[in-house]
Amino acid sequence: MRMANDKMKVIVGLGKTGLSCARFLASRNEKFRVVDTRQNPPGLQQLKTECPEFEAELGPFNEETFMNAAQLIVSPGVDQQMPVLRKAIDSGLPVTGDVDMFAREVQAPVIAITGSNAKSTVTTLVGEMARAGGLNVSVAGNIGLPVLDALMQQPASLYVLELSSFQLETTSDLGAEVASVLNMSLDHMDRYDSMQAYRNAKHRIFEACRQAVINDDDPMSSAELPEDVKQWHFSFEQESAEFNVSKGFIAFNDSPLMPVSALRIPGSHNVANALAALALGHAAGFSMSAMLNTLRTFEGLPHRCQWVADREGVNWYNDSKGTNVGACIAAINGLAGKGRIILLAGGQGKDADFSALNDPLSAHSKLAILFGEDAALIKEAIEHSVVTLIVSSMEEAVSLADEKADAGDVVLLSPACASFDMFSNFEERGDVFTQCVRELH
Ligand code: UMA
Ligand code: ADP
Repeated sequence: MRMANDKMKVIVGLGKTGLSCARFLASRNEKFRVVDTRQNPPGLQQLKTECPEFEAELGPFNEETFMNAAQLIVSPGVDQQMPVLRKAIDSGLPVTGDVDMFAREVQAPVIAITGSNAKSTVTTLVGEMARAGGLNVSVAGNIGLPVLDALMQQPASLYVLELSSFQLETTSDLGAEVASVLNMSLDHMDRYDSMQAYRNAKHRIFEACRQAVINDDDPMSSAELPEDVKQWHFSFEQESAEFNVSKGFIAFNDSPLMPVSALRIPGSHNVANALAALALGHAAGFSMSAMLNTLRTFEGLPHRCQWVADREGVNWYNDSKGTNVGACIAAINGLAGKGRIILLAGGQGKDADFSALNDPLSAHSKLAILFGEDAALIKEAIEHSVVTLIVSSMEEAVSLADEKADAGDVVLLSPACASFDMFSNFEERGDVFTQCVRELH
């Protein structure tokens, strides 16, 4: 039996985050234990090499380990509502996460970005803008590099962080220089009881922030903030916001900055992303000319409305990162100006409500080709708005789209679902799609 003075911090989950937390604690000579429900979690070999002195418990979570912990450091992918965890947390055990630990240590300013969609695009853009302005910037968080790993690298003069609702659940008083909830639409309803619970998690990003960037087109983005928090507003639809679109130009305080047509990233949703990045960069004091130069050259990230091919007048786009209904709607509406859309969608629906696809589909699409675990569910929700066909593979989806498309149409892979039923991740799904398009005769 362990004694009280044996109490250690317990890292829950040994993926990228858990490994970074272990490295961080080891660098401070703190003892810790790691637990993971998998027998061979992804970070185990690396941890054995880097910090051989640690205890690990693999397999089903053990209540006693949690109850005897000094603190729980919970990975974002681990749901705090799991009964065994909930019991420990409800008993008063302190809980934290990697972003919380980062926030307590970081000395440089932080730009913190969340939202249901567009996080990676805007985070990357802001990072590129900072670099173009000569800043020593580190881009980290949900986008891939765990924040504590970023902190332990060469010190940066600015951190641009993409944060998920899962990471924000364990974060208090982040204290960002600038924070934003870019947009909100239903996602992760397999983890949250309600939209309100999901929104509450996202809005923790504003805690103790000095400035906030608000999307005036999305009421769920705005927050009640203390008066001394400076607010910057952007809007694609309303000219009253400081960063807006006016007469075909991206504008700031009524002054045109650059023509919308000079943006390389496709679709109207990406104009909103450009406005958000400008507002965030401006709040953080970036050079306007460096930001505009970045907007003129940034081509977007792979798998986000990425143009793949023009085959006999049919344009093919890979939006495999469109993993929820809101993203799929943005992609359909965003590309609608380019032609009638044949949508390729499906996968794991995460308990989403697909009926929200009806309006954009009836306005802009000619066919929906569905695949994956929730194909029948999606069909049921949308079939009165658009012709729907179910297929069993990406190859079949691409070849059917090719058969049905006419010159001037757009074929858009924007699945509105997670990929894990058919692929290892959204990147593989997008790569398979692209490969299938390239192999069409
Ligand atoms: N685990 C358990 N029990 C559980 C669940 C998970 O033991 O019930 C273990 C797994 O066995 C695994 C470990 O926890 O060993 C995985 O931890 P994790 O799921 O928190 O993933 P990490 O590897 O730490 O990656 C996380 C983010 N993953 C999630 O939030 C699911 C990564 O975002 C992020 O890039 C990384 O931290 C660095 O910050 C990915 C993601 O899918 C891209 N994010 C979601 C999204 O964008 O929608 C939120
Ligand atoms: P995230 O990191 O939040 O998933 P990404 O930048 O990777 O965001 O984009 C994911 C998907 O979100 C894109 O593939 C696109 O379908 C959709 N999207 C991009 N910009 C917007 C926007 N401004 N509003 C809604 N959806 C968007």
